[in-house]
Order: sequence, then structure tokens, then C-alpha cells
Amino acid sequence: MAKEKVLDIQEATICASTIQMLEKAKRDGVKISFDRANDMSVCPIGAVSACCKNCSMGPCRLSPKDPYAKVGVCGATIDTISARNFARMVVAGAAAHTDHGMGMLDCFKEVVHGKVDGFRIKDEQKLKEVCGYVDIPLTVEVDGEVKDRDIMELGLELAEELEKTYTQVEGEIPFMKRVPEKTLERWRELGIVPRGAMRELMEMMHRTHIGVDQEYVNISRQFQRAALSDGWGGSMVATELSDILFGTPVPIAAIVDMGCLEEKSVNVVINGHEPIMFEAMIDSVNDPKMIEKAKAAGAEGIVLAGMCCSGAEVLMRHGIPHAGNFMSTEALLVTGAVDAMAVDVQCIKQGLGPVSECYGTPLFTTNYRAHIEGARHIQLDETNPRVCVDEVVEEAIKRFKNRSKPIEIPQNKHIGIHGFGHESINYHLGGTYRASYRPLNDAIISGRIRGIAGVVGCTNPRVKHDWVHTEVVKELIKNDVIVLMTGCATIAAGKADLLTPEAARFAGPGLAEICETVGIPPVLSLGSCVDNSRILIAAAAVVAEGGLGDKISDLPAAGSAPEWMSEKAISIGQYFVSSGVYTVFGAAFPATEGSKFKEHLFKGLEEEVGGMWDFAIDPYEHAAKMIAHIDKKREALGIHVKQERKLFDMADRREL
Ligand code: SF4
Ligand code: MSK
Repeated sequence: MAKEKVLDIQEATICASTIQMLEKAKRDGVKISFDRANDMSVCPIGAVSACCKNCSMGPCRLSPKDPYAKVGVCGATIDTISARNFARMVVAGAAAHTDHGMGMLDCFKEVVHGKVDGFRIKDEQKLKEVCGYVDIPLTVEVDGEVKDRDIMELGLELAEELEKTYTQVEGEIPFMKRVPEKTLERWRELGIVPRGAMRELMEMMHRTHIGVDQEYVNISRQFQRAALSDGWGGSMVATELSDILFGTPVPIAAIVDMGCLEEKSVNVVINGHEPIMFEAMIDSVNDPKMIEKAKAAGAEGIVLAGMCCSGAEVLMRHGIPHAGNFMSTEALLVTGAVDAMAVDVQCIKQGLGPVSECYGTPLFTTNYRAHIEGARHIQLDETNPRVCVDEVVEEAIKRFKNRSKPIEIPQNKHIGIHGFGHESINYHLGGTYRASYRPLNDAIISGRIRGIAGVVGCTNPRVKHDWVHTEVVKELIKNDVIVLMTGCATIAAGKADLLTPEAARFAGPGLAEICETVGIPPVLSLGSCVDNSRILIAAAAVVAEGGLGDKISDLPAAGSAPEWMSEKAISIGQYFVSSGVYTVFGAAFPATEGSKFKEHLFKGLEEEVGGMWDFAIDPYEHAAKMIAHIDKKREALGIHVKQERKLFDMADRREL
């Protein structure tokens, strides 16, 4: 029998809490995904996407070292095989975001039809703004008098309009109206404007079936269309409807890391992606009757914490503590302090099942789309969500009362500022007097801010957990690049104390000066992975403000996912690239070196859409590539010549 490799815990992660829990897990004889990754080497053929299993004449495996030496049984070349595989990753990722968005739309429809107990339209202003983006009139003329339209009526019309994002079969999805004109023009020329997500995803699956589309450039056109139906479609609808229903985030101080759990309280943890269950859970744990029950069981109270993107979403919307990102989800259970974990969809490791069993933590699935063997399913009914979440809390209280395992909670907590987005960037950098992107654009033009980076994505045990994110971000801000973050990446930055205004001390002089003047961190936390649409909206606003070109691809900006692992990340990367953003991935890249398809992703796409892919595992090389691209764009805009630096005087400060 092959001998198991011993995991070098210090090399696996820089997260102190995860290290402590990995050591405890080792003592307890419990294995988590760090151990499994250590024990299982990656398949060298699959890693570079040189295999195909699209029919039963295969699976066909080509050589990563000599990719043109062979073709598949049907004759498919390496370019067809990897383009099809890549396309299917985009489809799976886009489908996840799109189905999430559709779930939000279903909930929104129930609310505007008055069928939901517990949710209501919380942000009427945002509802009106979104109606404005899709040309829904806000007023109506009655007997010669102009009147505001009823909010519920606006909501009904908006729901109907946004449904086209998914179901429309011809035309352009509604949020194409938010894309900068020149960018949209180019998409129209290329024929990649999404008609409706379901149609794009279905067509892509058809075209990747054996014997259909066997030309990698043509395949890439359709996967771009599918990815755009996610970024400017499914994801954007999810974000906007979540804001309308649960409130548009404003910057808020909140805690990340495992120290948010409390030994003497009932700890309830939510993991997944959709905000509906979490929002209902917030009501439940704050219900005086529930708190009374917890106290009667001997607890001081109830602590609610999030993980992964579910956590990131309520962290920035309500300041609910976040216990850790994707690679810390099993580790958190090792504390023994989690009295219940409830999950919905996406990025929920099946490994949570056995680990929760070891520590006697009840694990609940709540969405019919995602059951887990061994977990108890309580279906959440969005018209009456309290039934499900109250039961989870009651079970957590029971488990607290009967806790039988020793508890060890890492005492690490980090406070940071979360909840930035288009609206708050506008406000913070523009001011109430003149909310606009002008000061941000001017700061970029003057060179105080060298450029904008979006650093997003998962964590992955194939690289040192949290370390790559942290180092990439530090390099960027040191070079005056302001960083916008979402998803699990944000939590890594939070644990490294990069989400505080004080982190300006790590920034270059220009960026530090802006941060100190405005009082913002150099790294802005924008929410969950569907909230990458907030970065697209900000990029479109920077273009609209003027002075930095007329397309997203003109901006001195770059994207990055240094520790990505999910298919959603590939869809996100692709919609960034197709929107015109140079995007660097770390960890691994699913295309074969020396293939025409990889060359197309890394070079050809730049000519088509202005953005392209790149890859670097090493964080310093990763950041250097992004900075070099930002400089290339500055040069093209003619803003690369260093303007003489003057310190801000009072007039400048007032302006900001
Ligand atoms: Fe092999 Fe072609 Fe079948 Fe793929 S589709 S498994 S390359 S025969
Ligand atoms: S949860 S997609 S691991 S960011 Fe969105 Fe984190 Fe990546 Fe899942």
C-alpha cells in the first residue's frame, strides 16, 4: 500500500486559525481537504485540459508535452478538446451564477406579489435606479398630472424585464444598456452579445457535443457570449435584486476569522451563496424567544457567523462576522464549537459531512438543488423561510446543551471595513456635495492612483492558502494600484488586516495620500462572487466619467484570481476578459502549453475584445504582470508621464 505523505501544515496555509485547527485535526485523527490534496497528486493530462470524455469512443488522452502528436478517436485536435473543455467550465460556472440570480428573481417576484412573509423591498431608491437602467418609467401621467408610480407596480415591471436575462431567445439581455457603447459595439460586431442566458448555455452545450463545433475560435465566441450572460446578466441581476430586497451595502466595520465564535454561546454557521436563507437566519437568531431558549439551555446568547460567499454577502451588508473562506470551512468544524451548520448552494465540500459527524455538529442542507449524503435536509420555503431556519437554530440550541466534545476556538479576530460598491465608491470618492467618479478618474490621470485591480476568487489547497492573495494585494497597493476584492479572496485580505484605512501604510505614496484624505482602505471589500458584477459596474462608471478612454479595455485596470478553483471562477475570468480586462489566474490553468487555443486565450482575444488571459503562480510575478499591463494602458492613454507630485492642499482635500 502506498504510504501517505505527511502534510506540512506550516506550508499549507498562512491562516493562523486554520493552522491551529489542522494541528488539532491531526491530534483528533481527522482528515480535511488539505490532507486529501497532499495525498492526491493532480493528473498531469487533465490539469492542462488535454483529455476528452465527451463520448464513449474515449476518453482520449493527448500528450501535454507534445500536444499535436495525436488526435482523439474522432479526430478532435488538442485545440478542439481544450476549447470544448474550457467552454463547458464557463457554462457550468455561468449556470451556477445564473441559477442563483434566477432564485433571487423568484424570491423578488414572490415579494412584489405580496406572497412572502418576512421579506419586503428594503431599498426603494435602488429599485428606482435599476428601473432607470432598463428604461422603465418612474412616473405616470394621470389627468394631466405627473405622479410617481407605485413601488410594487415598478417591482412587477422590473421582474418581468429582468426575467428576459434568462428566458429571452432573441435580442439583447436588459443590462446590455449599462455596457459602455464602444465595448457593446465591438461585441455586436463579433456576434457575442447575449440573447438570454438559457439560450447561450444550451447552445454552448450543444456545440461542445461530439461532432459539432470543432474550430476553437468559433467555440470561443460562444463561450464568451455565455460568460457575458453571467457577468452582465445572471450575476448582475442577483446583485441588484439582493440590494433591492436586503439593502444596498454601505461601508461597515466587521470581524473576520474563527475568533468570532464564542465558547459560551450557541454558534450557528451559514455556508454557501444565496442570501435568502441567511437573511431569514438573522431574524431567527435575533428573535427574543429564540434568545430566551438559548439562555434557558445555559448559553450566553446566539452567535451567527458566515463562511465563503454567503458570509461575504452579509458581512458587507449587515456586518455579520465571517469565520473563514473556502479552505477553512472544514477546519472551523474542528473547533467543536459549531452547534449547527446550514448550507445552501455552491462551494460546499462534501467533506463537511464526515467532519461534522466527528465533532457532533448537525449539518443541514436547505436548498432542493443541493443535498449532501449524511446531512439532514430541511427545505427552505422562501414564502415562509422562518420555518426552516428556526428549526436549524432549535437544533443548534439542543446540540449546545448536549455538547460532548472539547472546544478549542482560535482566538484570532480582525476588524476591517466591508461593503463598498458602485454607490459607495461614488459617494466616498466624490462626496455628498458631488457624488461622482470624477475625483477617482482625476486621481488615476494624475498618477496618484496608478490603476485599478480586481482581485477575486477562491482558495485552493494546491497553493499556500491565503498567502498568494495577500502577497499579490500587498504588491499592488505598494505600487499605487487600488484593489477591489470579492469572494474568498477578500477574507484572506481581511485576515491580513488589509481592509482597514490604516493599511494605507502598506500603500505607495499616491494611493496612501488618497486613502488618508478620503478615509478609505487601499483594498475595498465588495462582497461575494456574484458581486463581481459590482466591479463591472464600477469599470463602466469610470469609462462614462471620461478622460480614460471610451472602452473598458482602455482603462489602466487588471483582474486576478490567484487561488481560484471553481468553474465559476473561469466564467468570471472570461466575462472580465471579454469585457476588456487583462486577467491573470494563479494555481493552475486549464489549457495546454504550445497549443493554438492557449495562444488564442492569452493573445488572440486581446485583438478581439481588448482583454486577455494570463497566468502566474508566483504572487510577485503575478502582480508584476498586472502592473506592467496597467502601465501599458497608461502609456496608450498618454498619462504615463509622471506629473510633478504636489501634496494635497486644502482645495484638493475639499474637492475630494
Ligand atoms: Fe475522444 Fe472525440 Fe470522443 Fe472526445 S469526442 S472522447 S476526442 S472520440
Ligand atoms: S465561495 S466560488 S470558493 S470565491 Fe463564492 Fe469562494 Fe470561489 Fe466559492
